[in-house]
Amino acid sequence: MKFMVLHGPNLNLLGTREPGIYGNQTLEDINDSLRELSVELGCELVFFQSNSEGELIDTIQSAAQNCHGILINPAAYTHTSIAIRDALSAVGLPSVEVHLSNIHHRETFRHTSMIAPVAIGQICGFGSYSYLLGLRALFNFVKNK
Ligand code: CA2
Repeated sequence: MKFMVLHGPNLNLLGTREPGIYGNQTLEDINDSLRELSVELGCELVFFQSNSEGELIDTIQSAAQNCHGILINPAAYTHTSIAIRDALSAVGLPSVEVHLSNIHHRETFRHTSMIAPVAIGQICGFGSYSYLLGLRALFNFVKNK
């Protein structure tokens, strides 16, 4: 089983700014802990981060060729991107939306997700552990499909 892990805009800055909201871990630390979990689960991961909506969409489309699911933190595009939602819907792969922060505890504009209606589910508020919970949930969903 192979999963695409997608990180949206500004997540490349993790660990360098705003540790109070997003923690001290870098994106590479998060990817490393996902790699570790993938060994335990026995699945393969492909990682991609972009600050560009178009690149994220191209990568979602390419996942249809060789992946069984998508783990995605769309970052700020969560709240705005009908295009990313349409891409996820079009490829038809199961996806799990994850967030470091609890978006429902924050500004009202973060309470709405364009992505959640086309994802299996959303996990937020557990810091980097949201990604690990998300991968477990995605793996379990695909395994039992
Ligand atoms: O909590 C999350 O994971 C978010 O997806 C993070 C996004 C935010 O727009 C979403 O509402 C919730 C922001 C990512 C920005 O990451 C930064 C990391 C370090 C420093 C500054 C920004």
